[in-house]
Amino acid sequence: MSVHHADKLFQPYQLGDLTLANRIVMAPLTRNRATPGTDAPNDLMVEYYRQRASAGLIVTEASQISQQGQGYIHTPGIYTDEQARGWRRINDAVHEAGAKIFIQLWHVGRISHVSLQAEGAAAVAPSAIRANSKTFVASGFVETSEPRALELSEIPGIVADYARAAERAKEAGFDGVEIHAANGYLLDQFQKDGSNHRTDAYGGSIENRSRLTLEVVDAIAKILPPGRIGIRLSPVSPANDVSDSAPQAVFDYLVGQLDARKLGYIHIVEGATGGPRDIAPFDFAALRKAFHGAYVANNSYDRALATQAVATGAADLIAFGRPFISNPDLVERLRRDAPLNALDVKTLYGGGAEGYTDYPALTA
Ligand code: 8OZ
Repeated sequence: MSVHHADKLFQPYQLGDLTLANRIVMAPLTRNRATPGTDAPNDLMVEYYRQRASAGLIVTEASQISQQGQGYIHTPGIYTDEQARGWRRINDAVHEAGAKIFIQLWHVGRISHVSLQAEGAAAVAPSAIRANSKTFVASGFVETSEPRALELSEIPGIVADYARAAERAKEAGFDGVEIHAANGYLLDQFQKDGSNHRTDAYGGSIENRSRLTLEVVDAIAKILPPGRIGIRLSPVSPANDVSDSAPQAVFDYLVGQLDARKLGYIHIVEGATGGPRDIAPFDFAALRKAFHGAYVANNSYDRALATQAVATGAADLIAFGRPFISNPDLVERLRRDAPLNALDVKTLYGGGAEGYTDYPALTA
């Protein structure tokens, strides 16, 4: 791929009213370094995000909107004032370094463990079906706990938790929010028929299974302009034990509804999260075509594939995950077509600076 051909990836992109310095997005990445006890962002996290602020857009690691929405140890929250103050420091550092930043709003649903829930309560889900999946808690990796089905009367409270989190995100200085509706967490559990066996207005038809996600979008759109809202979807990913019998129909409908609401972007995990891109047949180009905002593509992109996707118009922005963990200066390395640092998987989830803020930049 010629240098000239790769140019577009490094050119500014107009995301609604936000000018991004380039078309490279730092994908949301769970790292479990929030402060124990408060789950607030801290100095180490400020340094980590500052190091990666040559991305055009940073999407933060998934951040729980409530204690009930937490599924792993030491993930940051966005539901207390102390957490919001921590995020404010990250936003100031990232903005000073020239990037824009959206926070990913997260409710894990059934991908949780009683040890993370208030008074050891059961995690909540569309239906009382345990996921065949693991999470990590104080004692290490464990099977997810048995969830209970949400009562119809509890759903407005969940939507309100998302809205309150968006309010705090706005006050903390984020440029926008990304709704995490992917990877088998609460909203994806509702969207897909393998995990949603409800018989009320939130189960059954595709319209009903999309209802919670769209209510969350509509509630947040009362707080932020729609152009400052993105959403992450993973139509065919089996991550966290979700499945659907007709994903194309589900996501064609959902993306049509998101388009009507004029969201800033859809962020699509193409294939199995962190795995094969071709796990199941799916027409991602149909989603791109149905949506008039930005299309952010993700999943195992490298320089060549990213260059091609942006050059052909298949995507507007490319989100890189794992390469951003081990390469704080990923943008510069891609620009120069320089070699990338290898990823140390032992330090992915939890710990301190090792494997977090100590990956070297090219100039170091
Ligand atoms: C890896 C480990 C824990 C959580 C996701 C938020 O897959 C995650 C996650 C990834 O979206």
